[in-house]
Amino acid sequence: MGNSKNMTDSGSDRFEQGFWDKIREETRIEPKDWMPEGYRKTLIRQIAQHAHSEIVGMQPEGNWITRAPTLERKIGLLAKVQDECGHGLYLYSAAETLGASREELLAALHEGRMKYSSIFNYPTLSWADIGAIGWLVDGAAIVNQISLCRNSYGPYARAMVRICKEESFHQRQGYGIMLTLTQGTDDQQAMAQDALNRWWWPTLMMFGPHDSESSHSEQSTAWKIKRQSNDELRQRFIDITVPQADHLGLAIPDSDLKWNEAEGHYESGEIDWDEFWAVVKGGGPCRRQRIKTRVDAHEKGQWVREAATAYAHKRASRQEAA
Ligand code: FAQ
Repeated sequence: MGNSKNMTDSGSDRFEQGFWDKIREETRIEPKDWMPEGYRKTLIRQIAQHAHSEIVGMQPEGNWITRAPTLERKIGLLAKVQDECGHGLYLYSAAETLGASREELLAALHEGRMKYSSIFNYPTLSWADIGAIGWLVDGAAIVNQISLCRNSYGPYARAMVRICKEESFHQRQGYGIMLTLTQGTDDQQAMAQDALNRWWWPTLMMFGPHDSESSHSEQSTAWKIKRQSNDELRQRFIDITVPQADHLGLAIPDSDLKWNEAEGHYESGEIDWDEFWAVVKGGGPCRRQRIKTRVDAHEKGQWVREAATAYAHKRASRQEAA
């Protein structure tokens, strides 16, 4: 933080001690509080990656708004995609409280200097994919974000509470689509199974690398940015989701999946980590298209941002004059 610059060593130690006291006592760190530079940078990285995921995540579903099978499904999907845009806004605002401007974060996304979730580099090939995204991708997002509601940075934790409430509607909407398809014709059931086959493994990858391979986990856990590990959350998601697949009459595409009575958990097969790292590093099937669509939308929206800024200035000067 800027306020640490002119401090003597002992002053700096005192601030650092105060920071760790708050972490220990579970008192939230707020924007005006002193914080270590690494804590601030880690939060900006994680929050921005999350914000970018929300706005890039609008694309795979946005593709299906005009093709949704009924008016009711169109309305539901439109509302979901709008919510994702809203989640991006809450998160960019949370990152702004750490001194990162929205413009610089978006430029980093557009220039490939910042990541977004690997999951959004996969294509949506059928209507069932929209069900699978709501059920699995939002389901995974909720498991991760419920944990983040207890993270140590106030603005991020509060944004997570609101986002989780909205994500639970999304998850139910997705599950509802899957339920309708699995109760339908043979073709509809096959479409639902095909979507599960394609989205299961990429969804498990959303939780990040194994704990042993996770470069940021140890420090982020000490700072209480992370409250549960990548593997713990992935396991939780599997345990919640397998019975939901059973209820739908769908088969999880993992021949190693089995219930371990003694552990009280499902055992599962190994993720294809080569695929994960290839997608994280920019090799996903839709990456180029996602970034191009995002940059085009940003450029086309320039006049809207300029008009909104001009209007805000005009209103502010009218208020000053009054
Ligand atoms: N994709 O050391 P770790 C949604 C990177 S929800 C891409 O374990 P960390 C809602 C990681 O950044 C999806 N990159 O990292 C929605 C790091 O790279 P770096 C978004 C990944 O941060 C639903 C490196 O690997 N949710 O969008 C991925 O401690 C439906 C080493 O990994 C969030 O972002 C990945 N899957 O733990 C929207 C949640 N995994 O920076 C539309 C907040 C890892 O060193 C439709 N984020 N990497 O170059 C987090 O909880 C954490 O950042 C993790 C990763 C758990 C994702």
